[in-house]
Amino acid sequence: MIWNDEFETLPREALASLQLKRLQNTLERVYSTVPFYRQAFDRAGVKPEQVQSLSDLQRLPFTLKQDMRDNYPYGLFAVPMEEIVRLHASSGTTGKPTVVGYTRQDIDMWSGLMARSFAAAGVGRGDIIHNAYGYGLFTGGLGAHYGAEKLGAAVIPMSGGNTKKQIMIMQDFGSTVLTCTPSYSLYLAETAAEGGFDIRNFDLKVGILGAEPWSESIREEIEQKLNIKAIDIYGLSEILGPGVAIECIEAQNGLHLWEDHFIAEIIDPQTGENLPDGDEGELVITTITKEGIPMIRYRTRDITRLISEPCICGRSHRRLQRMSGRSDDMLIIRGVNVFPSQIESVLMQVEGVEPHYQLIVDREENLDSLEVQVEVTEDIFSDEVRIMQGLSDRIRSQIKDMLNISCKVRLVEPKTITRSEGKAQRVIDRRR
Ligand code: DLL
Repeated sequence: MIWNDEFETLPREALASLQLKRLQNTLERVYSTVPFYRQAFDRAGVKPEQVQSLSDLQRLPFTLKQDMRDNYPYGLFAVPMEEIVRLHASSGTTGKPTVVGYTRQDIDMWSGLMARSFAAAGVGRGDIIHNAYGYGLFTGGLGAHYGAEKLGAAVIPMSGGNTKKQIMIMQDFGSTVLTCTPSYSLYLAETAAEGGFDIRNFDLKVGILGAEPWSESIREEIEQKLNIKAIDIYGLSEILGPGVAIECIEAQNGLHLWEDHFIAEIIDPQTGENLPDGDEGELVITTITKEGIPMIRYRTRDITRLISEPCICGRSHRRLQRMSGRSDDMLIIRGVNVFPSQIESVLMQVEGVEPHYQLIVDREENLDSLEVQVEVTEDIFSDEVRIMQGLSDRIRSQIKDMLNISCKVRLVEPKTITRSEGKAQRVIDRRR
C-alpha cells in the first residue's frame, strides 16, 4: 500500500525540483544558525545562494562523525533548545556518543516516514506490531513505535531482552509484524523452538528487519525459519533513525530511499569523488527537511549503490542496494578486502551450518589472520572427528575459492556463540 501517493510517486523531474528548493532552504538555514557549517562553507568558498542546481551540492564539504564528536553534544543543532522535544544518541564503540535532537516537526516527519515505510512493507491498520527494537537512546524502538501509531496499527512496546517472554506475548497477542534486528529474529525463532513452540505457526506474516548488515542468504534462512516475509529497513541516527529507506513488499529488491526528504550521493570512499550512477561506493546523505540537526553531505560509511531503474511498485524514489557493510568494518586480510557479509553468504550455502558465526581477526607474525567460528547442527557436532574435519576443510576451501581469503575455520557447538538482542557483533578484531 502506498501511504502518501502524492509524494511517493512524484515524477522524477518534480522530485528533483522539490529537492532543490528544500536543499536551498536548508543551506540558508544552517549557514545562518550553525557556526560549524558557516565556517565549512566559507572555507570551501561557497555561499548558500550559489547552490543553483542539485549537482552544486558537490561543491560543499562532507560532514563526518568526527565533526559531531568535535561539536559534542549540541554544537550542530540549528534551533534553540526550547524547540527540541527529543534527544537520541548513537553509542559508537569508542569515545563520546553522537547526539541528535528532534523538533516537534522532526518527530512528525520521522513518524510519517516510518508509517510510510511500514505501509511499503504491506503493514497497515489491524496489524499488531511486536516491536523488539531497543527503546532508549537507540533510535530503533521509539522510531518504529511512533511510526506504528501514526500508521494506526497496534504496537506492542517490547524492546529487547527477556526473550522467553517475547515468545509468549507474540503468541498470545497474535502479533502479525515483527520489528527487530535480523540476528534477533533468529534468536527468537531458536528460543521458541527450545520452549517447544513452532514460531512458523504463529500469526507473524512480516518482519521489518534492519540496523545491521545481513545477507540475502540470511534472509532466506529467516523467511524459512519464521515463515514470514523479511523486509530490509535502513536508517541511522545521524540522519533520522529507522525509516530512511526500506524495501517494498512488491519487489523486495532494493530499498526505496525517501528522496523528498533526503538527497543521496555515492562516493569513492578513498578519494571522496562522486561516482557515476549505479556504481558501488559510500553513501552520502543530505537531509532537506530536518530542523533540529540538519546534515549536509554526511558520510555514512555504508557501502551500497543506487538503483535508478523504475520499480514495479510504482514508487518513483530510487533504491539502495542492500548494504554490503560499512567501509570501517571491511576486513583487509593479507591484502584482500572482504566484508563480513560476504563471508556470511558463503557460510550460509554450506549444509549443516547454522546462521551464527563470528570472525576473529588478529595479527600473527606481522600478518593478518582470520579465524571463522561457526556453529554447526547438533547432528554434525556429535559426528566423528573425520566428518567435522571434512566440513571445516570444505568451508575453508569455499571461502578461498569465492573470496580469495585464507582463513582458519573452527566449528563450534550449537548455541555457543553469544546471541544478541540488538546488533550482532560478528567481528572481533584483536589487532585493535
Ligand atoms: O541502526 C537505526 C535503525 C534502527 C535502522 C532500526 C533500522 C532499524 P544507528 O544505531 O545509528 O541507527 O546505526 C546506523 O547501522 O550506518 C549502518 O551501518 C547500520 N544499518 C542500519 N540499518 C541497516 C541495514 C540504526 N538495513 C548504522 N543494513 C548504519 C545494513 C544497516 N546496515
